Amino acid sequence: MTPPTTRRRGRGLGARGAAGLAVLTLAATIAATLPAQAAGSTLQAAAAQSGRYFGTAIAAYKLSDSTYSSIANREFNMITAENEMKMDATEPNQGQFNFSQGDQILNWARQNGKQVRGHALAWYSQQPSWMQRMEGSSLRQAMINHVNGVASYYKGKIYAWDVVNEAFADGSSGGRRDSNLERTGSDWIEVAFRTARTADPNAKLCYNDYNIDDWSHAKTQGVYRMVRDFKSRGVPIDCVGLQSHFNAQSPVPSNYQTTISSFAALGVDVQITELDIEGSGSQQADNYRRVVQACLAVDRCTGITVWGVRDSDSWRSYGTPLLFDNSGNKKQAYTATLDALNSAQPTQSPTATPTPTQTPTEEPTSTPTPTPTPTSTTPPPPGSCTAALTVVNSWPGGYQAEVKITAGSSGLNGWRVTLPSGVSTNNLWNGVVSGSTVTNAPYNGSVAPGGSTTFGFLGNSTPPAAATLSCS
Ligand code: 9MR
Repeated sequence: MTPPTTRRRGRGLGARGAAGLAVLTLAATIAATLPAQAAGSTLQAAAAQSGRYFGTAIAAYKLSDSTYSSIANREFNMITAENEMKMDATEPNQGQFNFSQGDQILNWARQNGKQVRGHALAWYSQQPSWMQRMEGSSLRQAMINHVNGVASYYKGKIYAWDVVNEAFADGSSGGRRDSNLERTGSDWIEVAFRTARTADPNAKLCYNDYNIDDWSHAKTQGVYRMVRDFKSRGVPIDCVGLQSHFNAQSPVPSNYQTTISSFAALGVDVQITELDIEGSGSQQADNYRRVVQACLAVDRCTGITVWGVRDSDSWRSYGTPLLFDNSGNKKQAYTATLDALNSAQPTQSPTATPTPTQTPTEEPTSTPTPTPTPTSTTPPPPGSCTAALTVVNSWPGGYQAEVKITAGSSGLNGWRVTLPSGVSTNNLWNGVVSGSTVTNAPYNGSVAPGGSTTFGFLGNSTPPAAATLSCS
């Protein structure tokens, strides 16, 4: 791609027309030696080249430490309050809100031209003790009041809220975590999102969790199904936060980019919200590089936040998981991160770049869009339908496939597709599977003549070749 600087130089000389050959030659030499893109010398500058932000978690009581605050100010343009906007901090007594510490962070961020991620409106943990004792409809109402109280107070000042944090269970269930909030009814999450949208229509609303980085994990799939369901029913969700706390037991997964791109394909932004990677030296640096590269490879991965400034600031400082050492020196992981950010192609549209001082004024991006009526420019195929399988993602030991069903000239009122032999799945969406037969879901059986619909599934083995399947 032609660098903008080169283009500007070229245009200026060309307009003069009468410039001498020597000048033109000099200009050509300068253009040829200019780097494709000037390298950003800080994390925020490097990330901004592709329209992304680079953030950190901040603890209010550390802002008076000048080493801490000067690194934070220099390197980061998105700030998360590490604890100060949580439920226990902001509503210590029922109905009595306290924003003093949250405001300290918000004001520091805004005075220094930074944006803020809000963390977190509703969570099973770090509830004030009065809330921990509640159950049932009074807890439901208290949760709604809390979300409304905090999101309304910060209205217009928050780039994105972690509306609900860590609501899914670890392990193989793929289901929700038990908590007093969950026991109020599993619709508590969507109620929290709807409440937040009403309170602050311009903040992006995220679901945030840990251990949802590996695409093959049941927990990741559970969150994926919830987001897909929310999008299909118009529940206001704009983003998924992958906390991305990595160590030897929970390494950067080989399918991390698949996870990011799969969430993004649902029509939400993906933000890496609490990145830290235990380790040291080149091994740690390689892992940071992989995370940054995976984010940069997906347009809707809009930014990365690390969970603290120096190793000594980390909630798990023993694992030295951050980008600066205890004295504030840049680590190898810092350089790897900076270099990876600087090698990004400018893929994001400029409007995706968060302007530090801007108060969000745009309409929410997540107004539910109606499912488009299938249209086709090619004539309907003969017979009742055709079905084409494509593999959209694969990783060692698994794959994600999509099957597109196209109706013939009579249209469809219900469809049935046979999967290729050897393909089986117990994780399928937009259809109902029984053995190797997939039939329509209640909402996508009706397809206009020449129109199409799709279903998708996960398989655990080598992906099949792209194929035309039997469809009736
Ligand atoms: O870093 C936070 C630490 O200071 C708190 O003691 C802890 C209490 O739960 O929360 C830490 O932050 C967590 C974040 O809010 C949610 N994801 C996991 C983070 C690390 O534990």
